[in-house]
Amino acid sequence: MEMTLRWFGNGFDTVPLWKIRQIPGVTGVITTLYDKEPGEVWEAARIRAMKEEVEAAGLHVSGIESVNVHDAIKAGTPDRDLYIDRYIETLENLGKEDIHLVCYNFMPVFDWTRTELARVRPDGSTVMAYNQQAVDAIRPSEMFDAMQKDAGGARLAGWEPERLAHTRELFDMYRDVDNEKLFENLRYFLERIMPVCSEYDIRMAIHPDDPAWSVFGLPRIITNIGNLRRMMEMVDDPHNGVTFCAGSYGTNPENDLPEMIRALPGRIHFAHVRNLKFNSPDDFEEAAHLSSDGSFDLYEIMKALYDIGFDGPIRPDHGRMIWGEQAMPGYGLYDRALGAMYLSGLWEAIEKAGRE
Ligand code: CS2
Ligand code: MN
Repeated sequence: MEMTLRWFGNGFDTVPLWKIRQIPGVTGVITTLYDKEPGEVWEAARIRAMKEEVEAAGLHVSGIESVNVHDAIKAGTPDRDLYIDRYIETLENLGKEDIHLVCYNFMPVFDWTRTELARVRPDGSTVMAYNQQAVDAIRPSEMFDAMQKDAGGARLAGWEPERLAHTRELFDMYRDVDNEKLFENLRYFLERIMPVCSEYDIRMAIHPDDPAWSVFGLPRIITNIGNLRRMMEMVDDPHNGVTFCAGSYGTNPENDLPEMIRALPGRIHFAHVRNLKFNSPDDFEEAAHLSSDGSFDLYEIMKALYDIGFDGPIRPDHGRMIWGEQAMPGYGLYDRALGAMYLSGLWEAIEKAGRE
C-alpha cells in the first residue's frame, strides 16, 4: 500500500504540499482539478501543470478524487452520450499523463451528506455528524443552504454551488429513476468507458454512497456487498473496481467492514480508512482514527486489506478539527496527519507479524 493524503489543489486547500511532505510515510497525494464542474473536459495542459506542481514538492499524484460524473449520465437523459464522450476525453488526458486511478461516485444530486459540520466533542475538537431526524425534518434545498452556511465560505467537495442552485431541476431529472434504473445507467456508463480504461490502464474506483442508504427518496446503490458484487459482475473487468471507504460503508452497522474487504480481492483500487462513533442507530459522528475513539476496529480493517494483498493508495479520511486549525470541514492537516501515522503504524505491525 501507499500512504497518501487528499489535496484539493493550490488556492483551494488550506494545507500546502510542503506540510504534507513532512508527514512520515506519505509519498503521494490524491488530488483533483477542484474548479472543474461535472461534465467539463480536463485539458492535458492543466493536468500536466498540476502534476508538475505536486512533483516539485517531492510528492507524486497517486490518483484523482474525483472526476465527478454529470447528472445526465446518472439519470440517463438523452444527452448523456455527450457527457460520456467528455468523460472519456478526460480519462484519455489523465492516462497520457500517467495517472492510473480515478475515484468517482454515482450518487444522485447530493454527494456525502452530514447534518452538522462542526459538532463539538467533549475534548473540544469538532467533527462532522449525521442525525437522521434532522434530515427527515428538512427539505433538500434547505440541506444545501445549511451545509453552505456552516462551511463558512469553504467550497465543499461534491457540493458545487453552481450545480446545487438548481436542486429542484436536479430532483426532476431523477423522477423516474429507481435503483434498477440507476444500476442500468451505471452499467451503460461503465461499458462505454472500459475501452479507454483498458487502453491506459486506468483503475476506476467507485466511492460508496454516504450515508449508505437513500436520502430524500433518491435512489442509491453503492451501499452494500450484494450491490457491489452486482456492479462488478455486470461489467466484469478489473478496471471496474471500488474505493473502499470505511466511514461510508460503516454508516450501516450491517456492513461488516473486514468481511467486505475480504470479499473484494483484486477489485479494491483505493482505500479511505477512518472511524465513526455511533451514539444511537440514527446518530453518528466522525471520530478520531484510533479504534478506541469510535465504533470500528481499525486493526481488523487494516489486517483485512493486508491479507488480500492490497497494494493501492490508502488515505486517512475526514479528520476532526483540532488544535485551533481553520480548514475545510474534514480536511484539516493535524488530525489527518495523526490518522496517517496511526494507519502506517498498524500496517507496519501487521506486516512484521505476518513475516514471523
Ligand atoms: C467524501 C466524498 O470520501 C470523501 O471524503 O468527501 O466527497 C468523496 O470524495 C466523493 O464521493 C468521491 O467521488
Ligand atoms: Mn470516503
